[in-house]
Amino acid sequence: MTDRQSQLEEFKRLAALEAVKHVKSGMTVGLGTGSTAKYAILEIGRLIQDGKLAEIIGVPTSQASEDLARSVGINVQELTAFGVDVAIDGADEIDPNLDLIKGHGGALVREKVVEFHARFFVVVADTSKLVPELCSKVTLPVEILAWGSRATVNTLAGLQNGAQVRLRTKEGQAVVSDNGNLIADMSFRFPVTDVREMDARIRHTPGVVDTGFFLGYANIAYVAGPGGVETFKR
Ligand code: A5P
Repeated sequence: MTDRQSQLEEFKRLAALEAVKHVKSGMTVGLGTGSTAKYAILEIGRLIQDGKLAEIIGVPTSQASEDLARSVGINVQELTAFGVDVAIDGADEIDPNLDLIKGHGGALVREKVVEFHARFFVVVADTSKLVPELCSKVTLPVEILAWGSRATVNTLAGLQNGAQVRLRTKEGQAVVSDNGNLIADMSFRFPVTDVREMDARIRHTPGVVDTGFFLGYANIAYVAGPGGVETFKR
């Protein structure tokens, strides 16, 4: 690992440690997915092992997070009607209103369901995720049904002149989500000036399960960089 990579890992870890301070004994906790959320899961596990947290129930947003949570001794269950007290998750872009793009780890649909039902949603990230407006740095992940996916991709590409939509692949194989669907990554040629309108248009396209826009979900973000951990509140 280069010095820059290990510094980035440290930023992710510091942001996650700050977020875990919101977790108290007896809570049901939404466990995010990705390289930053991972540190929150590890820290919750450590606090349980040390006897500093008790009666925690984790609600994982992916199979990978479920496996990690179990490996560090967190009891897990599927989301229930109770929702979760707090959810901790990473993001791919964070704008000044704490609107987010998520899903580069492919877990956007379960993340959205869990975080919608969170009484408090904490975002953890390093400063590279901060953007003045959404869709400025990364593609927008959209989960779509595999059936008819060529037609869905074609329709999505028509939502903005010059938009490009690519089905996500890994090592030459289509990426299949935990829900058995495909992930389409959208890039826009022109700035998306009204993300709510674009989100609605994408979600109204038949075959779309959901988008990686998380608009109005986050309550607080801990963002770590060379200057320490900064707190952003909605
Ligand atoms: C997973 O599907 C994503 O939403 C992640 O939370 C997001 O991609 C951030 O991941 P990193 O913390 O690995 O950058």
